[in-house]
This record gives sequence, C-alpha cells and structure tokens, in this order.
Amino acid sequence: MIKPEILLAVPLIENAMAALDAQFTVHRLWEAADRDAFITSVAPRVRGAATTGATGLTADLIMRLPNLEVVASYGVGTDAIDLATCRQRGIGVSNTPDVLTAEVADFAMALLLAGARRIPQADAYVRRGDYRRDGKDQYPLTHRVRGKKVGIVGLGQIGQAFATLCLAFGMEVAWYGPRPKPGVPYRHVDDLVRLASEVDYLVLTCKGGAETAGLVDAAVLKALGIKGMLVNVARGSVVDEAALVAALADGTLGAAALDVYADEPNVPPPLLAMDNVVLQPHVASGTVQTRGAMGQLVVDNLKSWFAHRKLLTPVT
Ligand code: 8YV
Repeated sequence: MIKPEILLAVPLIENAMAALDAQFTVHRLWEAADRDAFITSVAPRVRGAATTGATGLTADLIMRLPNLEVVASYGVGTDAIDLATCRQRGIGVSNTPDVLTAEVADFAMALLLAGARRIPQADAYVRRGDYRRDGKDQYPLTHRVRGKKVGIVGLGQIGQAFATLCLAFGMEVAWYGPRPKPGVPYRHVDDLVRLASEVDYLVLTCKGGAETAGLVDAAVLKALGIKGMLVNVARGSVVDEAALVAALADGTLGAAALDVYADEPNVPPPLLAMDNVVLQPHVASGTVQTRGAMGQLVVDNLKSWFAHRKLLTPVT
C-alpha cells in the first residue's frame, strides 16, 4: 500500500515520529536547508500536515498544498493555524485536548509557587555561594499563597483544573471570560481590570489568537499592582509584552512567572535581567508522559483520517 505523504512542521516526541514514519512518508520541514524549495518539491504529494498550535500553519502554506486534507496539531491551542482557510478548503483539523489538561494546570501552580516563594531566585542564591557567605536565615522572607486571591483568565478545561488546585492550596478563586458559565462554582467577573484589582495573582489559561490578543494591557497590569503577580501558561499574545516589561521595570507590577512569550523563542531582553520574574521555555505540557500522549493522539488522528476520514479529536 502506498503510504500517504505528510508534512511535519516541527519535531515531535521521538515515539510519535517513529510511529509517523511507520505509517506515512514524512517530510520534515524544519530540516530543510531551503524551506521554499522544499515546500515546492513536496507540495503536490502532501495530503496531511502535523504542526503545533504556536508554530501553526499559515494560509500561505496551506494554499501551497493543493492536496492537503488534514492538519493534526500537537497541542490544544490552534491560534497559529489558519482555521478559516482550512474550513474554506474543507481540510480537517485536530488538536490534543484532555491529555495535557492536568499537566498544564499543575505547571501553572508550580509557576505560581515558584514566583510567590521565589524558588528559582533562592536556588541562584545558594549556587552563588551567598547562603554560605550570609549564613542561615538571611535570605529575604517571601509571602504565603494560602488565603490569597487568584483571578483566572479563561475558565476552560485547564482553567478549571487549575482552579481545583487553587482550592487545595487554600486560595480564593474568581475568573474572567467573555461569558458566564452556568454550573461553574467560581465567581465570574465580567471586567478584567476589576478582577485584576481584586486579586493577588492573575493566571492566564485562556486561548490565544485574535480574540484575546493584548487582553492583558497596561491598565490590567496597573490594577494587579505592586503586590500582584502575573502567571502566563496561555500564549504570549494575550499580554501586551512591552507594557509588561515597563510595569515590572518601574514597580507598577510586583512579579511575573511566564512560560510563553509573544515571539518565541525570543524573550524580551529586559526580562532576563529582572529579579522579580520567573522564566520558562514554553514547557507546561513538557513531560515524557504528556508529550507521549499528545504525540500518540497526533498519530491516531492522522491514521483515523486516512482510514475513515474521521478525526478522533476534531477542532470544531
Ligand atoms: C505545545 C501548547 O503544543 O497545547 C498547547 O497549545 O502550547 C503546548 O502544549 C507544546 O509545547 C508543543 O509545542
């Protein structure tokens, strides 16, 4: 049987790449020395594509693939995939919901704790030899998270899993989203500036894309304030990054713990020098187990499409 040909935009976890190689003829886009010539050479034969929500698939690339039928994304977000063009062309799109929910929620809590208790900063203090130099009990005290208020932006599956963790840590939860959700046991606040002014931590778990671009702007950061901390495991695009850098630099905002940036893998250089930020390289879903499950779902969606023209986890 002739294997369907697929374009792989980014490397996936090894097992998933091996499974893809077994089922399909895989064209590895990131390895191409001349990307443009590579696309031109494989384009007519490509029937499927695999990418991530952040790397995506542009309208331009989709239009260059005349026989593209399906796009499988390795992640839950789909912000950089041109869904409108896929819809127009009748191209099926899948993502990997559910399998990463708990992992990303756990990581959001880890970031919150790391930022609030200054765990990376204290680690650096020990490594520099300052602990030995200063002696015991000299490191500045931090603030407890128990009893604090958390505002969650976007109460989807990840937001709700994170809210449950907040309750376990004795925090009070309120949330912002464009519409109230019936049956959700947390206070909905329909004004983001107001929510930010009420909470200690503002945690972003919403989707990226045009709908949420620049949602967290200078006014929101000012409302969060000097005692507040921003935690972002959503997308860098949700935050006005220049306003964030300015607010952290001038003390308008107390702290930030970030896993995502507007122009990955580029982190705004001023953030690198700041002591009140915790920076991570977009790894909230990055465990062997969760990436393994995500990779398997990419493979299973593509297999299901080419066997039955049905996706297991379609993006609707
Ligand atoms: C990435 C994510 O997909 O699920 C998402 O939307 O951003 C992540 O899980 C993952 O980092 C692979 O790049």
